[in-house]
Amino acid sequence: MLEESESLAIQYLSSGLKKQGHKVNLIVYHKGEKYFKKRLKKRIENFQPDFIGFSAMTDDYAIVCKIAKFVKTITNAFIIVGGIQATSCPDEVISNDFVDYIVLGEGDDAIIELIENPQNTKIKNIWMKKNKKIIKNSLRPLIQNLDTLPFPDKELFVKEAPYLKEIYHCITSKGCPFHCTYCFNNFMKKLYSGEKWLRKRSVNSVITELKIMKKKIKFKQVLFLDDCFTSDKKWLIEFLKKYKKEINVPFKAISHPALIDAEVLSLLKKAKCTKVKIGVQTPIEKIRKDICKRNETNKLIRKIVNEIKKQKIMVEIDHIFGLPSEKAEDYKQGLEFYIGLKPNIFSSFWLQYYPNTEIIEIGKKFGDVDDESINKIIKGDIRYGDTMKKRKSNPELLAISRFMCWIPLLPQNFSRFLLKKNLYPFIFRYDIFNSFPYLIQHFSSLNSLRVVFSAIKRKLLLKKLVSKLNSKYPKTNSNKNI
Ligand code: B12
Ligand code: SF4
Repeated sequence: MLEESESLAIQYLSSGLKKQGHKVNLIVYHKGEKYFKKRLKKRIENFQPDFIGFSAMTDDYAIVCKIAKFVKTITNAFIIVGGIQATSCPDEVISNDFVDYIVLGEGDDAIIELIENPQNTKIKNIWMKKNKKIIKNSLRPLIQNLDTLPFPDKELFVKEAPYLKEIYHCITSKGCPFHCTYCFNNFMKKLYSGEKWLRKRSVNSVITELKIMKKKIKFKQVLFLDDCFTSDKKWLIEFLKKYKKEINVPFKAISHPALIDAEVLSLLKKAKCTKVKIGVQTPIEKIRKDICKRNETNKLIRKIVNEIKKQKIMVEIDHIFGLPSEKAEDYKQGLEFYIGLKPNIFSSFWLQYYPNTEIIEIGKKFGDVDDESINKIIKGDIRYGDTMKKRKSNPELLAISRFMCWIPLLPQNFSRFLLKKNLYPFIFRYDIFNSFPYLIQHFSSLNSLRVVFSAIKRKLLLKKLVSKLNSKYPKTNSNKNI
């Protein structure tokens, strides 16, 4: 596992395997850890695994390959790669010499079948190498009853990365009702066409999980990582009542402007929701509709953001820079819209063309991306595949991106003044304006102080752990950093 975040995928897979009596061990690569290879080698020697699994997003893929390649030189264990990168680019991932198996889609049952019978070449969801040939098995149906899954193995992570204890990551559903062109749901819905993609756990299952884990790991907050936590209003009303009664700790969630209303917001507030994140992606309605395939209007977004604020819940807005057809001029009107919204936090990212998503074809039509750069992205060569270089070199767009981060902090009238007098391109042309506001945005309400302190605490714990690991595994001549 990479970096300091946790992976629900690995937690679910671990629980399923342990339930069948298998032993599971986890190693997390901590940011700043100097001699990870040495620690990894020692762990492999002690644990003697038969299989070593990696979960990879596209952005992780390059480092997953680097580590997997090294692992193959020190053990005969089989290497399995799963996750969105294996699912969306299976031919690329299986083509690596050091990869023995890949798992497409849900790995919960497939991994158990594989581990219990590695000779079986007909396991659905699994591609494998046999006598230098690649066997490509078909997909099994999606798990429709999510309550059949065991609760995620949180302890696996807490043991290895105790700084993760504070915030409990949880999913109450799989899938999303929408299919925005830049999102993995767009690809997955096509892969599983004809099957029900959005699936919800029962209220009781989620409450039972949280009750058990609250006792065990004493978390302070919950983060619901569902693509859209508010997708089922009836479910939500029942859930929030029980959550307030039986769990009663602050939580944050992700929603969608079309699937949240005043009634839901008031219940969210009562149940201790401290932050709602919604995707706006662009202030320009036409681009939102034609390029992203998102039909929500600015009027609806304004109404929802005001409702969220009325409840004194923090609102975070997701924005994507560099969408095809976007021009710096469009932002004049767009910035006025964003200034009017004045969310607590802007999360803005430059568009990444993730493999097999519809936006690739749109980007190609606008000349923003070509097959060569897509190939680089698929191979994890993100640095060179960065399709945003041209746009990032536009100083006006860069200034807008910096100005946007300041909107939550500046008085509305002052932001409007900067916009009206066209001063923002001059003021925000310097890099210094980049990350600073993101930090302060988190201080913009009392609720968020708790979040900031727990983030600092996590960072300090991580630092302590990393320095402990660095001194436990000191540098030898054979060490190379990963
Ligand atoms: C939680 C989450 C995060 C968390 C935790 C990430 C993590 N390490 O798990 C955080 C907030 C850190 C995060 C960050 C980012 N994320 Co994110 N994230 C998600 C989210 C919402 C849920 C993932 C999840 O836990 N699902 C629940 C588990 C149980 O399901 P699962 O992951 O699908 O796993 C199953 C199978 O895939 C398979 N499987 C998975 N791994 C493995 C491994 C093995 C060995 C096997 C056998 C099987 C297997 O079996 C699992 C069980 O069925 C997904 C969207 C989604 N709904 O999936 C996006 C998603 C994965 N994220 C995405 C992105 C883009 C990012 C960021 C780049 C965002 C950004 N701009 O910064 C960063 C990148 C971080 C990085 N490492 O570089 C994209 C990835 C697209 C892509 N092609 O790579 C997704 C798909 C969202 C999207 N809209 O497209 N993310
Ligand atoms: S609403 Fe969010 S999660 Fe759902 S498809 Fe669109 S971007 Fe993806």
